[in-house]
Amino acid sequence: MRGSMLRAKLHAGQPVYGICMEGIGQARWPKYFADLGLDYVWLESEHSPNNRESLAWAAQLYAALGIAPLVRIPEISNAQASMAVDLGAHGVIAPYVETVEQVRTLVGGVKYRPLKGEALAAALERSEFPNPETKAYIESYNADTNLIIMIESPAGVRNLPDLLAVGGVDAVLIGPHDLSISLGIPEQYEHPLFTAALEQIIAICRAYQVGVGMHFIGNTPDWALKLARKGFNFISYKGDTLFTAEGVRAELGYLRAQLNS
Ligand code: 3PY
Ligand code: MG
Repeated sequence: MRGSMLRAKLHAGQPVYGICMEGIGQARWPKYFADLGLDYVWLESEHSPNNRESLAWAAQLYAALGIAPLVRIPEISNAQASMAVDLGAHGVIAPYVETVEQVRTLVGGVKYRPLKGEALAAALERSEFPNPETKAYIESYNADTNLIIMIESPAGVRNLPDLLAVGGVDAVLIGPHDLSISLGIPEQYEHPLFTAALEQIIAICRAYQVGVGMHFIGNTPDWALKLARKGFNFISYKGDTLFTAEGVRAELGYLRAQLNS
C-alpha cells in the first residue's frame, strides 16, 4: 500500500494494520515481513539507535515491497520531519505532541515540503502560496506523505481539538506507556482514567475524520481487540523485538520445560 492509499483509509475510518520495526539495520528482515499482509510498518528512531542511512535503506525496501514505510522521528522539528520524508518515508509519526505550534511545525515539514522561510510561513499562517500552480505542485509532491501525531499526555488530550483544527493531521496514535505515566497511573491500562482518555481521543478523532489508533505494546491480542473495538482503525500491534522475545519465551520455554520434566 502506498502512503496515498493509507491516508484515504485513515480518513475514511477503514482499518489499516502494521507493526513497529526496530531491527532496521538487518538486511534480511524485510524478506520475512513481505508476505504477512502488513499495510505499513513504522521504523523506529525515537527509542532505537537507528541512523538516517539505515532508515533510508529500510524505507525504500518496504516501499518497494508495497508496505508503506512510516518513520517515528525522535523529536518534533521541521528538519526531522523533512529528513524522514526525504529518506523515503510515506509518513511521519511524531512523539508527544501537545501544542498547535508543534502541529504547524510538523505540517510544514510533512505537507508543505519543500517550502521554507517566508513562503512556508505564508502557507501555514494564511494558506497563501506563491501561485495556484505552486499550490498544486506542493499537493502532488507530498501526495504520499502522512502525518501521524502521538498523543501521550493529558495536555495532548485536552488540546486535541485545536491540534486537529490546524488541518494536515492524518491520524492520531496513542502511546499507552507515556500516557499512563503522565496520567499518574503507570501501566494501569484498565484504569478508568486511561479508558476515559482513550474514549475521548477516539470521539474527537472521529469528529474530525482522522484515523486513530494505539500502539498495542503488551498483553494479548484479545486485550488489544477489546480496546480496538472502541473505535481504532490505525491498528499498530507490537513490533519485531516484542514478537521475537515472546516467541523465544513461549516456544523455547515450552521445549525447555518439556525436556526438563
Ligand atoms: C508509548 O507507549 O509511550 C509509546 O510511545 C509506544 O510506542
Ligand atoms: Mg511514547
